[in-house]
Amino acid sequence: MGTQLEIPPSIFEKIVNAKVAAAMTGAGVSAESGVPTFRGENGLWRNRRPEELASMEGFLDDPRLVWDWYDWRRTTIAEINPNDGHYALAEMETVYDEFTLITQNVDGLHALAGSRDPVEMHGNIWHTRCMKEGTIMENREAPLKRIPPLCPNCNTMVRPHIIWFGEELDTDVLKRAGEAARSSEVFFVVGTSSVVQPAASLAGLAQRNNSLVVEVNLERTPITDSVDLFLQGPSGVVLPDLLRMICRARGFDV
Ligand code: BV8
Repeated sequence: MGTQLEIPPSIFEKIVNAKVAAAMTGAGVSAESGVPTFRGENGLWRNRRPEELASMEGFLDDPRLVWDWYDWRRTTIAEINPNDGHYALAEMETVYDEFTLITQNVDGLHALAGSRDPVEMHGNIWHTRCMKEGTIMENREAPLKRIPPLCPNCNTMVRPHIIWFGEELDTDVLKRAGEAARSSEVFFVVGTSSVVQPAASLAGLAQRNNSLVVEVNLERTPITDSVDLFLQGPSGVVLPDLLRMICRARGFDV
């Protein structure tokens, strides 16, 4: 069952013997579940680029349009299940003594697949924030009953509690992600075009701290030439195969 990935023995040994590992994922890990990626061929929405829609400027210019986009994504995601790549990453929490899952995705699929405490660098599409009070709420309506949605406490418009382009990431989130990258012996970079900062810098940070960086992607990216191992293929196939190989090498009958 599954394919035997081509991995140089010295690299495979490090992957198997590591105690502390981390993974950083992007939209590609959810692609096989049916969640559209950002920069793939269907990376536009009503002829607008994500960078325009996922920004405070875009939101203030047309809150209804931006909420229509999020409502469309939320309603799509509400029907979607995690795929085998999400489940393999959740399994890695039992394979390594310490494993941190960092994601750029806001779809919540890692938690649904069993990842216990994902570091959601860009927030979560099911969370909203009152534009007046700053109150953070969970709203699972799909579709939304009202667009734009209002704060139940003060009736002010709420925004998605998501980090938009040009907005700073939460300092605690950044700290957790940075610590996980620095302390990892193996750092997996899965399904991301590695263009969005500061998430895209985590692989380099890990490598500068002697971590082995393993990239899993359908195609080459700006970091492929500098990683220690590039596994080309769909994460929903490659990650379960890799997990099986690690478990077998550790003597488990899988
Ligand atoms: C900030 C939430 C600073 C929205 C998102 C240098 C330093 C700091 C900032 C910058 C910088 N240079 C530029 C910037 C600005 C900007 C940025 O990075 N721009 C890019 C476009 C150049 N960064 C920011 O604005 C960040 N803020 O740094 O603030 C600051 C400092 C002081 C004061 C004020 C501000 C905030 C960035 C966060 C933006 N929000 N998401 C939402 O989701 O609605 S980012 C958005 O892009 C998503 O989170 C997405 O995950 C992320 C990255 O995209 P990917 O996940 O990689 O998805 P993509 O489609 O691109 O690629 C998919 C990949 O998967 C492909 O490689 C494909 O081959 C692969 N794939 C497909 N299928 C599969 C697969 N792989 C495996 N298996 C498959 N089946």
